[in-house]
Amino acid sequence: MSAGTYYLGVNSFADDTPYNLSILATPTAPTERFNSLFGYGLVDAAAAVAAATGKQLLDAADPLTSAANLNNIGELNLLNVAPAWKAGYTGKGVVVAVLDSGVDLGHPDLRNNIWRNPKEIPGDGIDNDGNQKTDDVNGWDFVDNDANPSPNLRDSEQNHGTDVAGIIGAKRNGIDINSPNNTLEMNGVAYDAQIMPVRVAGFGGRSQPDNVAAGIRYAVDNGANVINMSFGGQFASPEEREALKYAKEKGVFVVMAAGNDRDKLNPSEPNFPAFYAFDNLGIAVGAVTTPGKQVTTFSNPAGPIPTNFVVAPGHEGISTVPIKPGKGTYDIFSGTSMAAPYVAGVVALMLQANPKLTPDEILKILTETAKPEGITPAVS
Ligand SMILES: [Ca+2]
Ligand SMILES: [Ca+2]
Ligand SMILES: [Ca+2]
Ligand SMILES: [Ca+2]
Repeated sequence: MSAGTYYLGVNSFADDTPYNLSILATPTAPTERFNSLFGYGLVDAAAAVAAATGKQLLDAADPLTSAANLNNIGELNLLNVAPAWKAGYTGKGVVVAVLDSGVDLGHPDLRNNIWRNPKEIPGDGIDNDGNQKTDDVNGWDFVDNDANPSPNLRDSEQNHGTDVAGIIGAKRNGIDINSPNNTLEMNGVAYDAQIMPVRVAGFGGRSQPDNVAAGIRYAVDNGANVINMSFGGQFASPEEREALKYAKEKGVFVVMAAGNDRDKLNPSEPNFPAFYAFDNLGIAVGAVTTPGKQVTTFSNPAGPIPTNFVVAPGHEGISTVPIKPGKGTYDIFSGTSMAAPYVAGVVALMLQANPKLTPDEILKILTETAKPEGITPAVS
């Protein structure tokens, strides 16, 4: 049987002889390349983009140097993005929805990459495009049910969505991260992609399954090509799973954080919704350190059964956070929440290179081009 979730129904039919019923599920032998901790390994942006185009155009694989003036150069080089950028793939024309705690629409490193609903007139109180959302010019807030998907400063995880958005698509614009005396900037993996902010997590950082399902459907119906979901927990959600199926049917690829519970709960698999990677409904992403490629102590493992699981940088990386008006701000975070958007950014590069890729083709390329070499378990 192929990997997936199965349901068995047993009903009494006739007779009254007592008996015991046993059901046994034995995983088939893992493929040699698959590791139960880090799955297929570290995502390789250049190899993934090359596979997306079907051409060997990325042989000039020089890593970024200090001349690029990038603060997040370590993460970008770990992902091998330089050859993809050099070949002209920067996410242009690709829309990546960030289902999260909201995105700072005015951050100087993000504001020119925020998605704009072309069919909606702002502030006229009319749902011009008839999508049941009034004045949704930059996405939607499913927590407060309003047209402003900015973070709420009451939220305990107010930084989260803006950080995720920056990893995907902070602009290549020369904006200094520290002061006018310093020329280091941070750039997203897909620095010309558009970010569609969809707020699904509110006060306390919790995302509600019905908000998530509605957020997925909104993103799909309004032009997203990729959806990033950097959240999760222990409980399955049929609504989320149905929405993920809808995304796949409509050709939208979903990237999900594996979870940060390994050093607390010792899970054997990714959290939900990343667990649905088992059903080929997206990819689960664990976190490694930069530059050491150690699997972080918190990162949920891939599990013993081969599934769509890769790793990306998710340890003490810099990105954008909400600002005081007119002032760009950055901070450093760790988590599989940070690893997932690196992969979402790579998918944006792939889709610019080949917009016709289906979700199944993207899964195949990401897992086949990921590199297990040099990844080590963290010693905690
Ligand atoms: Ca509308
Ligand atoms: Ca309107
Ligand atoms: Ca709002
Ligand atoms: Ca920048």
